[in-house]
Amino acid sequence: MPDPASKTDHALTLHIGNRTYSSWSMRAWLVLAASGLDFREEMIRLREPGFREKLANASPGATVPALHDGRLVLSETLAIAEYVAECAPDAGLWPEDRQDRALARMMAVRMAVGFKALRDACPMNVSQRFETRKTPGAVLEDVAQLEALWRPRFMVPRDARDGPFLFGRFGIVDAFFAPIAMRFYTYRIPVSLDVSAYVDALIAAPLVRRWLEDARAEPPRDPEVVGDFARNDHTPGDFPILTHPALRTT
Ligand SMILES: N[C@@H](CCC(=O)N[C@@H](CS)C(=O)NCC(=O)O)C(=O)O
Repeated sequence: MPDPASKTDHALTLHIGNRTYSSWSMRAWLVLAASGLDFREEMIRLREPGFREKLANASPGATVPALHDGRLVLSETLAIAEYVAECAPDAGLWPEDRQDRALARMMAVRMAVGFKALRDACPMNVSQRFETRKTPGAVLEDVAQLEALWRPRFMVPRDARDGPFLFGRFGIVDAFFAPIAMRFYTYRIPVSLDVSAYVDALIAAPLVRRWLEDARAEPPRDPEVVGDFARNDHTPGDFPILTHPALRTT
């Protein structure tokens, strides 16, 4: 039986939220884009009138992202990522080595369920760079845990040609951490030198850059709708991240 996802007639549709704000949409989009599979996007602009009904219609979890493949509808980014990895077995979305793959999965799960202080205090807004503020202790603890998770990957000998990501080339685990790199930039959160090259590599990854450029091209938000976002952190900005030095070499 032919694999439905291997067709090129947009069998796959990914429902996403606003690129500027929706970190989970970013993760799923990066995975799909890295898979090489053909897919179509549908955007649900969060907080706009009627968005809740649209979310409920598009997604079993009433959240974005949601992936549709025929009758299959998936919410939960990790499940989407696993499905995409199965549909594109040659894309190398998980590391080839079994133990590396187990490690990468563990890291993705930690991202899916953890680092709540950082996520709550620093909602993603890729259009902004805020003035330095005092970073709450619980956020710094999350940052330290992320660094401790990543650090051993950069202590193992590796061939420079493998790539700058956690397991060499860009994969699901890196897609999961890309919104963290966005937050480090937006909220000016300092990272240790030994993992800062990884954060830069995430910011400079070609697919991340595409997401950021598409986010910048999104139609401007209605000021009333912006005002409806509970936190000031959702104010729209000028995308200074696109002038990040790491992007100059790519
Ligand atoms: N556990 C879900 C989380 C998805 C999620 O929270 N998505 C946010 C956008 S980033 C959302 O849809 N929020 C609905 C809302 O803002 O009402 C996943 O992994 O996909």
